[in-house]
Amino acid sequence: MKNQTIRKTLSSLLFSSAILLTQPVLAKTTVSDAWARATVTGQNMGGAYMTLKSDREARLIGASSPVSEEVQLHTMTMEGQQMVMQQVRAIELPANTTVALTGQYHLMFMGLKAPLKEGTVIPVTLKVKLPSGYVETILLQVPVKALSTR
Ligand SMILES: [Cu+2]
Repeated sequence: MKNQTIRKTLSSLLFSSAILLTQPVLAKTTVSDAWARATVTGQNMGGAYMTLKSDREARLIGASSPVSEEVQLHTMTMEGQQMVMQQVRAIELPANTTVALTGQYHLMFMGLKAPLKEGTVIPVTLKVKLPSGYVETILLQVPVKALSTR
């Protein structure tokens, strides 16, 4: 009888700590169709593309990867006849809304340490900030696809 009570207490303790541990993870941003474009020797910039969806209002505030010195969040705009890329500080992720980082918005590897080779997979870390201040870190394994892929 005594033994049983202890076991019950233990299991409820474990249960509540498990909930505490997993709570931040409940803020969930899903990443799909991530890929990076292969680069040629001498090219020091490269693009990565993906689709993001957060289950609550959030903002993508940064990205990093060991393949380059920096990973910037970019937006593309037309200035006259010219396509101009600009760095943005954050990309808004409205709740339950699919946000495409597939063109106008994209990730840009700046200062590539080596060419991105088709068929390889590169790690990319995303940082997503919630209004509460909590920063979700998402580690992606991003496949590198041919230069001609659209
Ligand atoms: Cu860019």
